[in-house]
Amino acid sequence: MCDSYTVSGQAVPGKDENIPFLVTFGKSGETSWGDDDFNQIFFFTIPKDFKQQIYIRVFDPDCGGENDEIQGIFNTKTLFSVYGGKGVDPEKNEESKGLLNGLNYKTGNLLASRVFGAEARNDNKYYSFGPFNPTEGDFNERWNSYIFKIVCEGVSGDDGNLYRYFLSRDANTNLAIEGANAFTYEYTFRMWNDFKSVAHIYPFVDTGIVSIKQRNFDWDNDGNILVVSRYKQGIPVPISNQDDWKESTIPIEPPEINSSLDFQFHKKQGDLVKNNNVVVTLQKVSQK
Ligand SMILES: [Ca+2]
Ligand SMILES: [Ca+2]
Ligand SMILES: [Ca+2]
Ligand SMILES: [Ca+2]
Repeated sequence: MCDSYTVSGQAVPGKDENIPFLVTFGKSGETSWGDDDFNQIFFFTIPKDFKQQIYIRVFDPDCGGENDEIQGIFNTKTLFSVYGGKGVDPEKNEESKGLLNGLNYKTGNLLASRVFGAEARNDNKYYSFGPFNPTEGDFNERWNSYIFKIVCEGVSGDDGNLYRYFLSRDANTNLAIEGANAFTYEYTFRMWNDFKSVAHIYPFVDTGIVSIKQRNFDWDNDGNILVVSRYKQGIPVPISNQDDWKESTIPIEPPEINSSLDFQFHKKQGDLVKNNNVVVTLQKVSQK
């Protein structure tokens, strides 16, 4: 079983996903605000033949000022930590995925970390972790790549920290690394506050995948989630409402192998569901 999906390139959210921000709430928040576990884990892969130093850049790491979701007053502290070395590779270490609450997802060697509160100098701008040498990552033979992991945790407070990532070969600008990718097992993100924007997640269907199990949390009954592919013209999946999970299994047809499915998130028309934060997991199921 292999249950991640690849987002396009090094920007998270990916540029084709049309998702404005990732979101992680402080752990005193309520799950009905759209974050089920107050942490988020992303992985970055660096091709073995890339020899320069890398940076993991976080846009708006603070929780205050622009972009963030206030509850009462801004009083949230968010810990970002970067891991490399043995224990990071989720194909070798199930705990690293962070899918099962209670397991230790902070596996690997801690390379860098920082706590952010409400701080103007890190508001609405990038903070760069690094430099890291690619070989500080955990090597995965199948992908011929080094893997890094960044964990975001809402360690105190109750506000929503909105942020984005970019894996860069420069500390001060976003310069892509050819062949590098980002992926996660559980994606917690914010929808745009309008009716017309459609968000997308594109899981790639490898040979041997027979179905995809989707789970969504706290969608607030906000319109439709549709699956579009070479074979499917918009299959609706069961949607969650408030503070609950809905799941279903989507069978894969032969024409869909070696292509990406397009999970589309269409907001309902009429009354705007504001600041809709949602969690999505997509688990690829292989033939035994
Ligand atoms: Ca901010
Ligand atoms: Ca607060
Ligand atoms: Ca923020
Ligand atoms: Ca929500």
